[in-house]
Amino acid sequence: MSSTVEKVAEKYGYSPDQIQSQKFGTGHINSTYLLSVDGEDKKFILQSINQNVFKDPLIIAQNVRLVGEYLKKNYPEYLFVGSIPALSGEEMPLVDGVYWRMSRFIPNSVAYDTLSDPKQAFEAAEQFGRLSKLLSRFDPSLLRPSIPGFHDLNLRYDQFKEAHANAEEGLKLKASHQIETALSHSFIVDFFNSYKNSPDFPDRAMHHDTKISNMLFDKTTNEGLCVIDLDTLMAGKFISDLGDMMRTYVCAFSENEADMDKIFIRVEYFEAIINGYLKEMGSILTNTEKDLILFSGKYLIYMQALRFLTDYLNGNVYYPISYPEQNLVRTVNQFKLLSEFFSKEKILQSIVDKCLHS
Ligand code: ADP
Ligand code: GN1
Ligand code: MG
Repeated sequence: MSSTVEKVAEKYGYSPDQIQSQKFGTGHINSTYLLSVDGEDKKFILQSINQNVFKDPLIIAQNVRLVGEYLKKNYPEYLFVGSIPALSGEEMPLVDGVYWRMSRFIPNSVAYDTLSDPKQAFEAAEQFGRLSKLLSRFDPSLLRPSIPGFHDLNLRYDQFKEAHANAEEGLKLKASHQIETALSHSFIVDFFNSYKNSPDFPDRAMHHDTKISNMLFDKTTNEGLCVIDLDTLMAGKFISDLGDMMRTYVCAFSENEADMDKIFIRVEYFEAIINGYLKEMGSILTNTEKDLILFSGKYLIYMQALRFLTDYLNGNVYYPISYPEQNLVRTVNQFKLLSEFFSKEKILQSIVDKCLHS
């Protein structure tokens, strides 16, 4: 009997004896395979879509197709990693009850989980900024939300409050300090609300998941090649992309680090993000958006802390964990990062001002 990957490959015209497949990458959400085809100098990435997270995967296929067509027409030289349709023409064939997609494997590419040089932060911020810039005239309302309310801080705060109200007493006790911190920082939600409907803070087509493993670098030159993981490409605010870069590039250790003494901000990485991003988006952002550059870090770090805490209180139903308290550790980690961000606020704002005026 064929394996599911073999059945999927057949949908693209490859028989089981022609292909080799192996699990690939470190993403949290989808299952990714590298597919090699005998006698062809080509490799493919095959992914099954996590339907617990993406309730209607065909929305992703439609969004990626619309954006791909727009970029091909207007910027034909841009390297956009869209889906390859199956022989039937489907962008996401359904096999054994699961949606799959194929894309071409970008040759000589590598993705990292952490950054070891500010140049990588510059390159990644430039690449994510370039995607937003090229899409700045694309109507974001054409994109359907693949996860409704994904980066809506009000919704995330409400979800936290609901999880808190319904959580087991034991969990609430263990997380009591983090719950206090979450509540005492709700001024971040209020600040966001005071801007969210401003015409100078428009919805744009945003990537929404700008962590470093979603960027491909050239293995030889280490230059940024292209962005990947377009599952959450949808309408949102620019602070989502810039803020998630701050959240995940400025610290040498990830959200999974349990030694909180290691969680501090590398100012030179922060500066590299701002310079790389403004190189592309400096001419696009409104003055209001420029005023919110520093806020983007607070917004995203706080939202991620709320999401981890909510999942902990809900009994770990969303993020994969490798030990029971992991979502609580991630919450402590993100709140430590947030407090570092606040304590370095003056210097970070002075860097933003310097970059904006250079
Ligand atoms: P997830 O949503 O689970 O994070 P991704 O789409 O980010 O899945 O893919 C997981 C990993 O697979 C990436 O971090 C990268 O290492 C690799 N990858 C994905 N697409 C490509 C591609 N087109 N070319 C080369 N590597 C890729
Ligand atoms: C998930 O797919 P991945 O691993 O790049 C999550 C992001 C979180 C991130 C935290 C669809 O990203 O929003 O910031 O984990 N993606 C989704 O590591 O929820
Ligand atoms: Mg990813």
